[in-house]
Order: sequence, then structure tokens, then C-alpha cells
Amino acid sequence: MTPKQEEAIFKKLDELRIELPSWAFANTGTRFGKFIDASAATTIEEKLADAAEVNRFTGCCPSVAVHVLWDFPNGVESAAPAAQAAEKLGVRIGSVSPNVFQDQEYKYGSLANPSADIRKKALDHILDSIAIAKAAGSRDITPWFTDGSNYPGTAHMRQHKRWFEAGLRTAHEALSPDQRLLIEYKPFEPAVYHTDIADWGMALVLAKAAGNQAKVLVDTGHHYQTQNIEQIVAWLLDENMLGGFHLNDRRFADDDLTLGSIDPYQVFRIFHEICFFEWEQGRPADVAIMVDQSHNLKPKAEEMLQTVMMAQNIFAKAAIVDHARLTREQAACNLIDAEECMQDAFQTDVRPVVEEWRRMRGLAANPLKAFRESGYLSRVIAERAGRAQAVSSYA
Ligand code: PSV
Ligand code: MN
Repeated sequence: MTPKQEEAIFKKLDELRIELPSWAFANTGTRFGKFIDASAATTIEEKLADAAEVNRFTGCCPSVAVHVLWDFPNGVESAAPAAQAAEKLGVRIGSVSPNVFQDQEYKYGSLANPSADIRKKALDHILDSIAIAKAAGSRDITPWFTDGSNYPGTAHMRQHKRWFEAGLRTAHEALSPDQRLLIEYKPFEPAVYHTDIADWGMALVLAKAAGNQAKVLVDTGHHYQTQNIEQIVAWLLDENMLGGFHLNDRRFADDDLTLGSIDPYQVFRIFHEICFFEWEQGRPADVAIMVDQSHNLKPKAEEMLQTVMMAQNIFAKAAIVDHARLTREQAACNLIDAEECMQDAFQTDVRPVVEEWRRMRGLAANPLKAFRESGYLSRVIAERAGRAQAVSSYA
């Protein structure tokens, strides 16, 4: 490791902020059932407390993404108290996701429901979510839509697109100048024939129709098996249309597995596109790095620590790609040498430097180990005994 590489890693780690999802600390499962974790959080206060512990040990997770219905049952009234609770714990409320998919009314869709009344209900909920985000001091509104259909011929796809354009445009008008609307796409599930916002192209078209504060959100699990996600990222960066990520890993579908647990090189290639862009531009990309995972079997806070450490390690690897050399080898069509630039970085063991960075910032060299030694888990298990059974989200 050269001093220049060490410096590049330190700079990247200093910049890197990773947003944790509130729903990752709650009991979750599959449609076949849920396995209860005695340490799982059941209230927004508990979710914030767990996220704050992850932030305490990693120093890079200052914000928590929320889902309105799961976290703010009293709507906008819940926003200020939650923001205050977060502040006390040294974190803040991050992106706000409306829930326009689980109420009975949304059986046939939300913003693209054939019923004008239900389209209005969905829009009103999104407008409430924007108001909640304002009250909680958060920048990004991150709607995810399940609208689509299960059988050919049952939905007017062009009409759905126009309803989405109209709804998102109205939502965009309600943003304050510093807020953003991030449009997430997903090819299937729960709809299994067509999904209205199925891929990055559709999300891009809708974001452009909504207005210039709308960008695309890339959830890494929301792609077909062989799709080249890093190319999508490169194009969105070049178009200034990449708003953020929902990071996770996948094997079969949207499995919400731990980042890098299946294919760390894929994560590296995505992070490389960000670092390469930043090197060319000479400034950090304005991209929200959020985690979206469901830990059905692993202990929740520990899994989040594992995820954050994985993200830091892979970002550190991406930060030491020799961009100048890579650019030269690409221009000369030196295929092996260009690829070696990637492999040299990917195969470097960056962990000692990442640990050194933590020590220099007053953090434990191994956050997971330090968390385990802190006794937090046994404390919350005792406190939450008997209560964790009651509540769970659908994530
Ligand atoms: C849907 O699969 C999704 O990726 C959306 O981002 C939701 O907000 C999240 O998962 C939680 O279920
Ligand atoms: Mn997501």
C-alpha cells in the first residue's frame, strides 16, 4: 500500500455516509412466516436507538431511513418527536418512504389505480410524506410503487404511465427547494406480469417528467440476474440523474441479503464507477448511499455493522484504483492492463488501513467486536423481552 493509496482511502472513508433503514432493526420475514428475534426493535424509538449504536461504533451512519406507516403512525404529528428522539441519540431522520402498497385500497394500484379516488388517496399520502420529511428535516422522499398487473391485457400500460407522470409532477411541486424525489424501480414483485416502474429507463423518464429535483434510486437487488448494474450507474451519473442507492445483495430475486455476501466484485464495480466519476469531476458525487436489507435470520444490529464494514472495505478498494493508469490503458485498448487496474485494487487487503482510519478517528478498529463487547444486545433483549413478538413490518 503506497502513501497515496492510504490517503485516497482515508479521504473516501471521511466522505462516506451510509444511511441505515429503520425496518432492518424490526422483525421481518417472508410471506411464509416470520422468525422472531428477541432483540428486534418494535418502535421508532427502539429502531433509532439501535441505529445510533451502529453509528456509535462505525462513525459513518448518521441518518435513518423511515417508512411512514411503519414508523410514523400519526403522520406528520409523529415527525417532530421522532426527529427530537433521533437528535438525542446523535442521529437524524433520513429518507422518508410513503407506504402506498399495503392498504386494501391499493389492491389495483396507487398513483396508477383506475379509480380517481384511490389515485388521490395515494397522492395525498405522498404529499403528507413530503410534509413529514419537511417537519423531520429530511431531504429525500423515496417512494416505491407496486403498481402493475398480474395478467396480460388487464392494465392500460400507457395510461398508467400518464397517471404516474401526473402524480409525480404534483408531488414534485410540493418539494421545498432543497428536497429531492427519488424514483425507485423494480422489475417484478408483488406484480408478476408487468410493473409500472420496472427499470431504470422508466424511472428516468418519470423523474424527468416530475421535475429537476427528481432523480433515480438504484436498489441493487432490483435487477435481472445478469444485468450490468455498474453501467446503469455510469449512465445515470453522466446524466446527473443518480439520486441514491438502496444497497443489498441478491442471489435469486430481491433477496435483501447482506451487501457483498454473494458477489463483492459486483459491489466493487458499482463503487468503482462512483469513485472514477468523482476522480474525473474532482468532487464527490451527490448520491445518497442507503442500505435496504431485511435480516430475517441474522441478529439485526450485528448484521448492519457487518454491512457497513463491508461497504467501507469495498469503497476503500474502489478508492485505490489507479484512475490515471486506467484511463491510459483504456485509451490504448490494453485490455489486460486495464482490467489489471481493477484487479490490483479489488485484491488488495484494505482492512489494516480501514482499521487504522478508525483508530485515527477515535473509533474501535473492529466495530462488530466492540459492539459485542459493549453488552448492548443483552441489555435490549432484557428490556424488550415479551414485546418484540407483537410488532413487525412487512419488509
Ligand atoms: C421494495 O422491495 C423495497 O426495495 C423498497 O425500497 C421498500 O421501501 C423497501 O424494499 C422496504 O420493504
Ligand atoms: Mn429498495
